[in-house]
Amino acid sequence: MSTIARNGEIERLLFDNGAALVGFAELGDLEPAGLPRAVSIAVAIDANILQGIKKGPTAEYFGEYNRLNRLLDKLALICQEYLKGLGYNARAQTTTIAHQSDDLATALPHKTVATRAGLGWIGKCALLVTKQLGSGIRLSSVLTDAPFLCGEPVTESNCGNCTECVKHCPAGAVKGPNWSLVCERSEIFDAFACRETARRLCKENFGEEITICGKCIVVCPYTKKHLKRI
Ligand code: B12
Ligand code: SF4
Ligand code: SF4
Repeated sequence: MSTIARNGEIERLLFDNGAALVGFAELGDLEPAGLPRAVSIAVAIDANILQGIKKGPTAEYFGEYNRLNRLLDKLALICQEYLKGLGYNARAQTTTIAHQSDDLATALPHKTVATRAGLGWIGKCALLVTKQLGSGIRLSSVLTDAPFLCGEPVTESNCGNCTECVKHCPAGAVKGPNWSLVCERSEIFDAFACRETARRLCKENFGEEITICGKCIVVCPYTKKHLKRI
């Protein structure tokens, strides 16, 4: 099978099963375990549920978060098994496999894979922002040695002078500078402040102490543009 045919087969498989965006990334030396490429998978957060979190996280958003995590794990495993069936090595970075450390980081974040695949850039709020769906997505990735036609990596921010997520973050966690390839997360975003506030808001709004909020998603003009279209 040619590389273009393989890309097309995987896209069809993933779109048919509920993916919203699919990309292919050349990882170079980013992948510690030595699998040189990855499939980046995005699913869309339900538009009505997103509209509902303008004033803070809701129980419905928590339900959607769980539904999309299950869907992403399913998509990543479908992709992994398909690639293994072709004789390649493949490892789905499912929610049970990708562990975060005490400093709230994983070995190879899905967002890094997504920028390498050309799906979008890292916004001032530290989320992946795409031209098609803004940041109203959740992500997964599958590491592999299968040869693909890989996307052009995104290396610059498209946020420009926008400050919507800086102004509206209830934790004051979004610091303001634009993302660049060489910046540390802590230069643009305070992950601990975000986590603490999100957990407090969830406890206040629906009695569960979990880390979801997403105000930075709904105020983003790229997300708003997508929500207007549907
Ligand atoms: C730990 C974690 C958190 C932490 C820290 C958040 C963070 N931004 O790091 C806390 C608890 C605060 C958190 C909060 C939230 N999270 Co969270 N979280 C994660 C998790 C598990 C790991 C992220 C990680 O490793 N961060 C470490 C840092 C260093 O990496 P990073 O965040 O990806 O960002 C840097 C790199 O990507 C780098 N980079 C990008 N491209 C390239 C290319 C090269 C070559 C290099 C060198 C670097 C580089 O630039 C970024 C800035 O430095 C991921 C899932 C996963 N397995 O990836 C979800 C994830 C990032 N979270 C997600 C979401 C949606 C949220 C929340 C909105 C909660 C909610 N559901 O309502 C908030 C938003 C916070 C925010 N504004 O970022 C989504 C993001 C989707 C998107 N559109 O980007 C993810 C991907 C989960 C998922 N499966 O979809 N989260
Ligand atoms: S999830 Fe909420 S607290 Fe965290 S950065 Fe986004 S708006 Fe701020
Ligand atoms: S709200 Fe504005 S600054 Fe924040 S991520 Fe979206 S475009 Fe970038």
